[in-house]
Amino acid sequence: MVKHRLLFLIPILFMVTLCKTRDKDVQKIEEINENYLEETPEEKDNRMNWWRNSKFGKFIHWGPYSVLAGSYKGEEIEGIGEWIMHNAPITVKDYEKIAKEFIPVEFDANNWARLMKDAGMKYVVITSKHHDGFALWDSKVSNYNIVDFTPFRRDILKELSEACKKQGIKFGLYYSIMDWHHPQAQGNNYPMYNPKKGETKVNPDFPLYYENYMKPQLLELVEGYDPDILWFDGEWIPEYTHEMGLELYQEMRALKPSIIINNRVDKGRKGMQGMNKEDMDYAGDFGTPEQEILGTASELDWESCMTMNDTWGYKSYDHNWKTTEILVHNLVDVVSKGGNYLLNVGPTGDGLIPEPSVQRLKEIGTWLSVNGEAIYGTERLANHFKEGENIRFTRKKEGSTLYAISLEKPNNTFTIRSIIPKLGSEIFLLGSDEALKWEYNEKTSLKITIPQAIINEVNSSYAWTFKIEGKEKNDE
Ligand code: FHN
Repeated sequence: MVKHRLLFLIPILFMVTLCKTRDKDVQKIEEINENYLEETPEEKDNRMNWWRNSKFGKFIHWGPYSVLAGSYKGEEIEGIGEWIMHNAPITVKDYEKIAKEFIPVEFDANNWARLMKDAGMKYVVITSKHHDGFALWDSKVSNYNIVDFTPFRRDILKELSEACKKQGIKFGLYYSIMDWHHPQAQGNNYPMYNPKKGETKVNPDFPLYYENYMKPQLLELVEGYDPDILWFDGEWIPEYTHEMGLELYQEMRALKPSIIINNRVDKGRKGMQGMNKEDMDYAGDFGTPEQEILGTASELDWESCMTMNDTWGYKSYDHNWKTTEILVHNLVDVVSKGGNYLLNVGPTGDGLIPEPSVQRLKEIGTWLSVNGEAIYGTERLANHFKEGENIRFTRKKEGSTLYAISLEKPNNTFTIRSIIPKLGSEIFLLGSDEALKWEYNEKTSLKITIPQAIINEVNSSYAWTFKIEGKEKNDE
């Protein structure tokens, strides 16, 4: 712990120095006397509260790779769309030519924000800069950005952040620590990304990129676009260290103390499972399972990020879309285990959201318009996140309201064993105002009777929510 405290001093001194050597228009951080790695549980609860209540957000992967749409020189390229610069025989110079063709004339930030709102998404995280190094904002640090480098000349992040504010959607920025374009990051060793088996080379200039490029870009992002979330990625490269992670976390929090930062700002992540190793303290406010959901409930903050098909960045021929039923079941499963669900959309190079994504977002929004009270602002049960394979539970944070969400259409009787209903209370199926008949005893547990007319009236799809006053059984 002592080492920890000493580490804390480095960024403070550095941050004050950094500000003093910057040009005049940068916000001066006069004094930092806060160790953000040691905030109290109450302080963290207050900061995380809106995020924990939100439960459902949109991930957006968008950049020059969207123009290629998974193909290069007429050949379909294996792998996720946003990795095409790595997976195809594309040099940095070749990719710069593609970046100049990133002219998303169909982009309509207000339309995107309305679609998120209608889908019931409470926050968005967009790739401000992915591994390809291309910036979707008017960066003063580098001209390799949408305003200076392309004829489009519009600041995508500015337009989207303003549109999200209008819709009351919190704004998050993804930023890749790994950078295949910058010569001091990986650019000049770009081919090292196809290292011979077991070979790893470390770019000795990375600390220069980290100090003189990455941090100034993050400074302009936090000051210029006021994000509520910083979603780091690409932290696995050998050049990036735990010390850098601790320092970066402190400096970003010092810039905006209320900001929420994922665990990929540091080196603690256990691969795609996403939660931190327990071997030491790592920076970051929430774990980031990727393309998977924790097997059981967690008391830690976590967010599962997933694609709707098989790619984050747009691929014209990836038609392997998950059904809306699967997407709703994923959301319910994640929330019952205490997590958030960050569902990805990969817009086209023109700036359109693929129609299958639009359709699914609208269908999820319709389901949430009826069942949202069982999702937003809820918390997991202490002992049961599920019963059998097809019932998930959530609860209101205050009072005795519990929700039993059936992942399959209920018959005319529905049995729940994990809940003790309050005597004399009413039970409803969300979507209907008619109280349902129910009986309870120790042996048969809770048995609810649902008239066919109500099942027809609710006319739900994907999942059915019973609202119950009571408490969970204490058995494990
Ligand atoms: O390499 C990236 C990938 O392109 C994508 O951005 C995902 C989304 O979380 N993260 C990394 C893979 O773990």
